[in-house]
Amino acid sequence: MLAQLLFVQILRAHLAAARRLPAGWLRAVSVLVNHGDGTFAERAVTATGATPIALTAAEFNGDGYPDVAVVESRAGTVSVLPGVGDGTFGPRQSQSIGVSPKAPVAADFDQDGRSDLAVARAPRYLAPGVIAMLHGDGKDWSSKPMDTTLGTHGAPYGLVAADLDGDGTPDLAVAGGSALQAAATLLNDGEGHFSVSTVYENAAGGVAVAVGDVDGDGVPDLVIADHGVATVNVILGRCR
Ligand SMILES: [Ca+2]
Ligand SMILES: [Ca+2]
Ligand SMILES: [Ca+2]
Repeated sequence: MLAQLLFVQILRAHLAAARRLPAGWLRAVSVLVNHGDGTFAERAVTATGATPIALTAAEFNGDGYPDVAVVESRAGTVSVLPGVGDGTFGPRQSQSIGVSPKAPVAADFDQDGRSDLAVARAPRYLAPGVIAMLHGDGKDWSSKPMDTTLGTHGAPYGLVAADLDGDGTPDLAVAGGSALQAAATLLNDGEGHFSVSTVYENAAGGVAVAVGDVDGDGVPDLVIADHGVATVNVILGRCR
């Protein structure tokens, strides 16, 4: 439903062909409203922090309108833009999340009925990657992020949420994390605290991850795009 209502494109992608950068173009998202026939109209451009590179849409504040969370790479922040129902947003709330955030995922990780955010980030060269979890109470995003260290050096890239162990709470799978790490799974204790469960290694390392029931056994599986080579890995979830 969110995908039908909103197609949000980061203006940064437009800059590939631009010789001179218009002021503010690295600090904005645009919303393209679906006409219902496969065409889109640009509806609104909204300011963000410096260098927005990834986003996710979810209902964060409970008003019934889809909201958007944007990670801002240069600023080291995540901003939540509350949707007002017409393709525009109310004032954004920004929270420092740490150096080099990359991939945001929304789910109710702590099971309080409100959507939270998990963000994969790479603190610094040769340092372990981190998954930062931000508790959302619907309005306030000022709580300190809870970090889970991935345990190996390197950059995590893609991030997805799914109930990987069947206990009813959303877990995480992250692509990358080191040169030899295709992906890792992190299990949720039900209160939004994560621990690394399984690490899947290969020579290329992973750059993106998707989750779905590939073999139809009712257990979520992982599909991982390898880094720098034209291959994907399918990791079948074990029957429970
Ligand atoms: Ca909302
Ligand atoms: Ca929550
Ligand atoms: Ca779970």
